[in-house]
Amino acid sequence: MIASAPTPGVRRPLTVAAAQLGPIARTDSRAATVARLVALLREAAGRGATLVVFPELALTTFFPRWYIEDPADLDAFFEAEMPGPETRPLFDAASDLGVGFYLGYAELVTAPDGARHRFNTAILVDPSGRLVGTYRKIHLPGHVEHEPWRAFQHLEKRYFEPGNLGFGAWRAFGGVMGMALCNDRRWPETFRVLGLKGVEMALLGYNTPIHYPPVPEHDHLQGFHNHLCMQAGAYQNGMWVVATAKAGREEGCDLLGQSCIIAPTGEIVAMASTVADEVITATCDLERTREIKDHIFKFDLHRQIAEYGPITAQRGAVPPD
Ligand code: CDV
Repeated sequence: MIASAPTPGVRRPLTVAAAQLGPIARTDSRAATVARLVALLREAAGRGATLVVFPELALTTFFPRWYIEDPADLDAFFEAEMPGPETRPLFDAASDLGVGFYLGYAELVTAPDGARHRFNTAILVDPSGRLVGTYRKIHLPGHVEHEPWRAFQHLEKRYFEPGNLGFGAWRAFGGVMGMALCNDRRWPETFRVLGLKGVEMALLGYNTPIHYPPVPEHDHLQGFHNHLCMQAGAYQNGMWVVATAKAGREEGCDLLGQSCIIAPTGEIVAMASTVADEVITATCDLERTREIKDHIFKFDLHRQIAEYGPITAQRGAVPPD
């Protein structure tokens, strides 16, 4: 007998939108960018979405592509409060429309002792405007020092500290929500930890340059790898994935689009067709996570945790002598 077969007729539909952004110029004001976000939010709400996922670092250009020496220039890309005066219109529009959202941005935290901490952050806000949760990017890609040989820099390891909040899971939008950011999607550990926390829908924003300076032979595979890791993560953990790009030619750097919504089976059910501002939507039945979570990847029945020690005990590979 299959004790845990989905109950016929039970549905938990959630209409979500991935609100892809085209390029943001270095000189674009916050007000102009927030106005674009609000326009996308309205379009998504008009299509019935109650949750809208924006990209990583959605309020500015992708500034880690530059080596920035003046701290004041760097500060200009960060938010010291959320919402602040310039981002308040997004929160107001969302609560007026009854829509929640995921937003990626650069977060500046000043500790009580005056120390300043910078994170690559995403927040989840519910349809009443309440902050549901905060996630700080754990897998920071790139490098710390200026590497002039690159066509452009990727200085996330210089400008951000690794996230210190872990991978969270929150009950919201009628299900269990999780968050991740960009490079996190390439790591199976991200999705597995979210899966172990019972996440039914993972929300993720990304900025992915098509040119990868250390291994340019792989540039033509960026689109393939983008979907490969997220489709695998969705399937292996029985969760929906809503992934939103910042796309198009931004300050001379081509960013991958392909924003998508992925079912727990690993199938892509909606995908952006441009590299500009674009809304895609899908109605996701959260109950469908059980097709995977209760069967082929029924963790409590099939996982062999005694064999997984190296995953947390060591960082690098240790081949035999
Ligand atoms: N913003 C990112 O995390 N970008 C990385 C690039 C550098 C590989 C990504 O995983 O898409």
